[in-house]
Amino acid sequence: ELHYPEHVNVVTELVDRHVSEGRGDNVAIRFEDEEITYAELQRQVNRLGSGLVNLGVEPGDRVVVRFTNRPEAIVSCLAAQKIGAVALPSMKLLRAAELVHIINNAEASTVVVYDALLDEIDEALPRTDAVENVVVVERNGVEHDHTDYDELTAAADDDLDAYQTTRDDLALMLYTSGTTGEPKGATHTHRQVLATADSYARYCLNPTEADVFGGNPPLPFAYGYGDLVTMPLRFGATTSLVENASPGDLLQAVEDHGITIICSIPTAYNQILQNYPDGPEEYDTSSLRMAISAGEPLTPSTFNKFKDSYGVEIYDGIGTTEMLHIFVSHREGQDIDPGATGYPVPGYECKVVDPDTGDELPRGEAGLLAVRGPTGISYWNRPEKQENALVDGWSLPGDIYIHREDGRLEYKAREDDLIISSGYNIPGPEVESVLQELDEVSEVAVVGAPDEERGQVVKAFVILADGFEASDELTESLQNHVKNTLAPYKYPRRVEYVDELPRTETGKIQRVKLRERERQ
Ligand code: 3SK
Repeated sequence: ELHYPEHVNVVTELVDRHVSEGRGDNVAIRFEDEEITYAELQRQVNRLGSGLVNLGVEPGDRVVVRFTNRPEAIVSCLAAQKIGAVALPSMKLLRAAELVHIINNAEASTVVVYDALLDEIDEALPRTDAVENVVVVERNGVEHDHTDYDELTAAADDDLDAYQTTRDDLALMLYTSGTTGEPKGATHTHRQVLATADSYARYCLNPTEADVFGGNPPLPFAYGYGDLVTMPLRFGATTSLVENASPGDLLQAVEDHGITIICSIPTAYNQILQNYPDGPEEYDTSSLRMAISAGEPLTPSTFNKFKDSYGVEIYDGIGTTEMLHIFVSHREGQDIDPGATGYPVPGYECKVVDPDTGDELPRGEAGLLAVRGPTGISYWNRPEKQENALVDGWSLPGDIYIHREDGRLEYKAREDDLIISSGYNIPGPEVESVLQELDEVSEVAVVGAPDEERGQVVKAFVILADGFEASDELTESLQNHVKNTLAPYKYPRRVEYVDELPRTETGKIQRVKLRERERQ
């Protein structure tokens, strides 16, 4: 079990401690050609924190932080937390209507925003009474009549004592992008933010000061916040930020910043493999020691191809915005079985339960995953959602898993992605994983399509890899590959070739949209 003192402020632990213990010259953030040491990060956090206090921001206030992956995003979250306020990073693609919902639901008093993303805030402001301060980081010459970040911080003090938050005070709020429904604010305390580093990162990644974490998950995505803020800073390591990273940008950052732990999602690893199959010949990726994947299940074929091309293993993990980070994964040094997500992360307990009774199922049987540990579901101001979110203290993320005899947890499908065809239960992702093995397939999503005879049939939406064309022969060969690899009833009776798949901003395939399309 993890223990924290009654009073703890996450910023004391992530920044100030490194400076006071002699690690002030370690590089905390690398962004383009810029290097920000821990001492400099502390100074920037103190100045913005003091500036926010001067504006009247109070402990407990919610501060919306709206940026691309740039250093000021980290500084803004940490400055809010250091003065006892709650950082609320917002995804950059959110439109004014969504921002209005979030600002009103959170009753956010303050917004710190990158000028390139100001438009939607300006459109949202007349539709809310909550916001008292807007601070703009002007880097693109966007004109505005709000408080200027550079002026605010230039006039503020370099010294700032961390507010004496308790371990159970809120530090972070993240609205679930979800695949459906109204966004809900998942809240996280100072203790819980630290716990993600002290459980998952410490035991699964074994980080040291020498590590450089880098990748492209957006910082407002819990996965990105953990891997690119909390985890590197907890260990006095470096985070490498890349704005709007394409696969090439990511590999360039590995070379330029010496990334040792790369974090991304399966689609991006597949794009890297397709665009740079001989990556290490085009970019120097020798600094990499491991890769992390989350957001969507990683297929064994992506794991194997990446290991062959790049010489490192991808550690898959499952996490949720509500749990804040990954709670099932393999640990560094363990024998990775790419057919499974891994073991419960130390500190977490997992069980697989019968969806109807909630009883734990015997090992080897598929059911709903239930999890509990140092982080957990706590929604802001949504009592009706909170009530059903926990069952006897266990969170149910909505995924179907098998708890194997060897202790590993094997992913089957999202609860909604199970296809029931002629009485057979067919996990869509299992079929996706097999189709993904083929060179012809760049990306694929498999859903159930309504069918009079069978109830549902398996339908695959396929994006072809460069150089391949759709044809009946190709469809037949995809179908045969599935029939020869899995139980034949799982083969996709329907195949549609598409140019893109609907995705959330965090990269999750919105299978719900594909299912809706099929129902029309
Ligand atoms: O939502 C997810 O997929 C996720 C994965 C890992 C860590 C955090 C999150 C939210």
